Amino acid sequence: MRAFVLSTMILGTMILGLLPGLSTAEQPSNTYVTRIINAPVSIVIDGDLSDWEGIEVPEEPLRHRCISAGEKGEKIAPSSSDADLSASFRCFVHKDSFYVAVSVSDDVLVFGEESFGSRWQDDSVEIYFDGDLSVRQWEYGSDYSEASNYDRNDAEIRIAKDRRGMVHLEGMGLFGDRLIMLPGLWESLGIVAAIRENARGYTAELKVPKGIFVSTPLRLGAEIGFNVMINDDDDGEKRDHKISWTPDRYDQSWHNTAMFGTLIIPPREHP
Ligand SMILES: [Ca+2]
Ligand SMILES: [Ca+2]
Ligand SMILES: [Ca+2]
Ligand SMILES: [Ca+2]
Repeated sequence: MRAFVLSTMILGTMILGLLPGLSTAEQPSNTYVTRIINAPVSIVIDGDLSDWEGIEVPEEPLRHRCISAGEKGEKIAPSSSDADLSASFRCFVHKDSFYVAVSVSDDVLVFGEESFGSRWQDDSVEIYFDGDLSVRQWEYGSDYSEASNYDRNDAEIRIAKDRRGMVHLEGMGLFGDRLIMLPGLWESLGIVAAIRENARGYTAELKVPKGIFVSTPLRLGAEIGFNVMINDDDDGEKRDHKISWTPDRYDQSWHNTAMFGTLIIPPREHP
């Protein structure tokens, strides 16, 4: 029995070494310094970012292209230009909520082709949280879905539209021992989001009750795991391009927090 366990561990370690994008050296060093705003804010989650004027947080570009994704390493073609696909995000904490704004340049908008669970094949925004910044050891399993290191305060929130133009949330979370996606779950937890199209692409807004994924409260000095990714479909059917804030070149954030960056709230108040 002990020999079996040991050989399984060795095999797991060997496979871990072979999996792309997981070595310590490749872990992202991305950090975003945000802030807690105590003054009243009047952000309406409608996709219009004009209400973010005067919110003094940095605008952070998504610099990394994904080159492959999924179990079989499906190739993802690079976007041809910034007009084809580029994006930036901003975020801040206010009282009980965490706000994220994303601006996307995308030359052709394709929303509403896919059904729940598959909207990563359409134009869509993904926001990732690791509530306590602990990267759980990768657990090797024969089932790919088990090869996840999400724990209970980790989540993927995907913002997408249905064919009627309604915004829906989907994305992975850990329930029991399974990484699954449930329709309406994020909405039922009080998460709200909106998308607004414009001449260059679209903008998205997300509001998350800040206690949901954050076992370390979002207060001064807090650090949590975070990532932002954008899917781009320009000609229908399959996704064409994907970009990421962190160098998650193999598109693994949906099940692996090792590729998340870090969101920092400095220990001192903003001057
Ligand atoms: Ca707004
Ligand atoms: Ca595009
Ligand atoms: Ca597109
Ligand atoms: Ca396509």
